[in-house]
Amino acid sequence: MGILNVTPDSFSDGGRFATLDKAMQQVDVMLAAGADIVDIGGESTRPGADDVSEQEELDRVMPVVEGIRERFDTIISLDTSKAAVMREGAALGAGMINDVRALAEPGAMQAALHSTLPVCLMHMQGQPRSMQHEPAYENVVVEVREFLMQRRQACIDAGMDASQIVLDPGFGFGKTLDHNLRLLKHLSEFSSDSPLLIGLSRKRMFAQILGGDSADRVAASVSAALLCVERGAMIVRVHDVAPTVQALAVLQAVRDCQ
Ligand code: 7PM
Repeated sequence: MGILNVTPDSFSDGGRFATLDKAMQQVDVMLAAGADIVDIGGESTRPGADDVSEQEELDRVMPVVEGIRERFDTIISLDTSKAAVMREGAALGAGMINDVRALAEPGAMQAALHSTLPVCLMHMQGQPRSMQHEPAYENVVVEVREFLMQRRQACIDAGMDASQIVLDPGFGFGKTLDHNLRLLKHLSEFSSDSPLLIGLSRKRMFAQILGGDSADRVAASVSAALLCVERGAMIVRVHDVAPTVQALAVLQAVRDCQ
């Protein structure tokens, strides 16, 4: 899953995809590198990020959904928590919903249901603005797993087919380095009922591990993606598609050999 941030303040792209043609160029690069899904995010969910209005998010995201649908053959994922963005995006041909708030916002559950699209339910403690202010858990693995199972059941109770549901522990969303490392260490204990999606790419935990605010976190991100897939992840959400595809090709070759 290749990341396409269409936000002016996205932490890794510096908002350089503000224009449509730059976004299309980036999609072309990611698909040529082997991405199977393009994840479009119109609301930066970085720590401390401000909320984005519904109209602003629609204005950022819908032209890109249409642009991709017209030019490419790929699965378009909507990285959004807003019901209106889910509805509009599904109508324009999006193939998946990726909600960091696990359909908690008003109308989101109904919009996801109505779309009949696959939905990724992610765990976040708090909200982006404050989630990194001293996040705390009794047992982060148990609590995140419990949350994901509850949200999965809520979706099924609302009428969603279990086969539509993808789960994600939400690295970096209300977690310290220790919390992130525990989730990674125990990833194989997460739900085998639903596929796992993991988003670790270029996140702060790597700067914490590597020391300093190293801007280049590519090798660390690729290594973590490989670790996650080795431990059962089915989808990895990444900025650096080419090196990640290479690492996963090595893993697949090992898995395929008799
Ligand atoms: C902190 C830094 C928080 C970077 C969030 C980010 C995920 C996502 C994002 C994830 C799923 C960023 C991310 N992260 N969706 N959207 N899982 N499903 O790359 O981990 O900006 S935003």
